[in-house]
Amino acid sequence: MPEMRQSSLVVVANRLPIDDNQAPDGACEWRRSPGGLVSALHPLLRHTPATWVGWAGGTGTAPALPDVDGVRMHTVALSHDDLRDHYEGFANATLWPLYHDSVEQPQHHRRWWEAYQRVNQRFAEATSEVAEQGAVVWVQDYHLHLVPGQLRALRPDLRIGFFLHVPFPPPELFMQLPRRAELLRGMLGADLVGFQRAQAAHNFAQLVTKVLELPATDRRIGIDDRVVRIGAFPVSIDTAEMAALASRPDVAARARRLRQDLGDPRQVILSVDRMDYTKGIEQRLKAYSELLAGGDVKVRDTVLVQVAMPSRERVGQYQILRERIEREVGRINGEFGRVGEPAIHYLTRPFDRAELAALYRVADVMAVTPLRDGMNLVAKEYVAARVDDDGALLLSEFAGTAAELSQAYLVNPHDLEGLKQGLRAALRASPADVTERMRAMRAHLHRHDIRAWARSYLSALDETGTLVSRLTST
Ligand code: ADQ
Repeated sequence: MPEMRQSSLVVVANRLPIDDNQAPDGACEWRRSPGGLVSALHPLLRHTPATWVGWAGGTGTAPALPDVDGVRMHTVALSHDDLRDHYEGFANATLWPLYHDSVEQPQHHRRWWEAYQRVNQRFAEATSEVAEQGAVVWVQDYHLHLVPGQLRALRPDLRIGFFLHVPFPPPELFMQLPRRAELLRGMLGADLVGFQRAQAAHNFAQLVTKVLELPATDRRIGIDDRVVRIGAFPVSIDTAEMAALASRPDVAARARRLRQDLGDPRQVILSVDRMDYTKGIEQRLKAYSELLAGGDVKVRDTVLVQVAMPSRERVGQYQILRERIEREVGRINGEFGRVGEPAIHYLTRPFDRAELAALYRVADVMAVTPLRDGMNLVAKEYVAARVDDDGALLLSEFAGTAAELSQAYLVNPHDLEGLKQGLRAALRASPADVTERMRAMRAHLHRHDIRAWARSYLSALDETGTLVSRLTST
């Protein structure tokens, strides 16, 4: 057997940062997927012998993958049962709804918990094999809560970080989890636990005190003979890359053509969501339908473009959601549309980055109204794409982004009247007001981009500063 190559930096995430693409000749090729985390870490990973541990998609034996842009890909295999019980079950039908205010009912099954432990252990073992002595390991998200603890048991020499991309709920909700103590202990295997918002770190500290009876503040927790640090590190996007894309002449031309194709309306409202019950799509459609019914918005004047990319399609709650949304879009178009003039342009396909940038440039109002969201990168992408300082961002108070982009038109998506009022205000805002708000938000994102996020997290994790000096030297 060839000797396992080891790295001084290991990123561990449920998915590897690659997609398999069908080449024109039908052959299968692996390509770097356009994810924010990959862009954030890429400058660092390139200059360090780094490995990414994750699942490549599919079930059965793990494919051996080539390095991608100099980063080693270490695959973890998942069986059909693992996928059903760990990914679709415990991660996405227990933790995901619970962490998002239980807007859908979380489900609890003992079989799911067994799979969660088993799959986390497999990730911990795979990581242990590829991490060199004293390496820095960065574990991502709610699929892998137990990995820090399991990895510490295997490899106490490692420096371990954990970052949660989704909200971390208040004690009233988290306490419902039958295996709450194990989950908390798993996270505390890390040296640094990072969240999107300070409130989440506060919730975590409260829970650790309550459930594990450990001494905890919002910054530090004592466990065994160690101190675990906790804190907020709001994730961001590659602001410069999105701005450069949106400035390209072909993207501007595509945006102009899109506007024509939409019938040259006076105003375009855009929403781009993963099809998920946390994103508030149904509430938004209801508000829009009432604005149409009340005559506040007229179909020829204004169009709504709703991009809703299906995800987790084998999870029952997601199938039901899709049916409900499609029925409602059909109803609204049937009632308010005209021949060649639908009230809502509804699109479910994936867009490439340039098309997405063109859509952002066309949108006079970008409606991002999740019921709860760890951050929401779409809102940040829209702001980064508005190199013309134009465009109104309608943003839910319950998106992590709202803590940073306070100049957006903020709304409570649970309040139908408030949502309608917010949409009306954004549609009728004066150009001067829109520009002033957009400028302030753009200035914020310019300073707080994804590299700043990775740098601030890793400098807190890696106290010796070796990794970060490499990052900043690039
Ligand atoms: P998500 O819930 O997936 O992320 P979000 O942050 O909005 O939500 O990211 C979605 C990404 O998918 C964006 O980059 C967007 O451009 C892209 N996307 C959406 N529809 C698309 C389409 N049709 N075609 C192509 N791309 C599309 C989770 C958490 C968030 C947190 C992020 C990052 O739920 O709260 O912000 O992780 O930490």
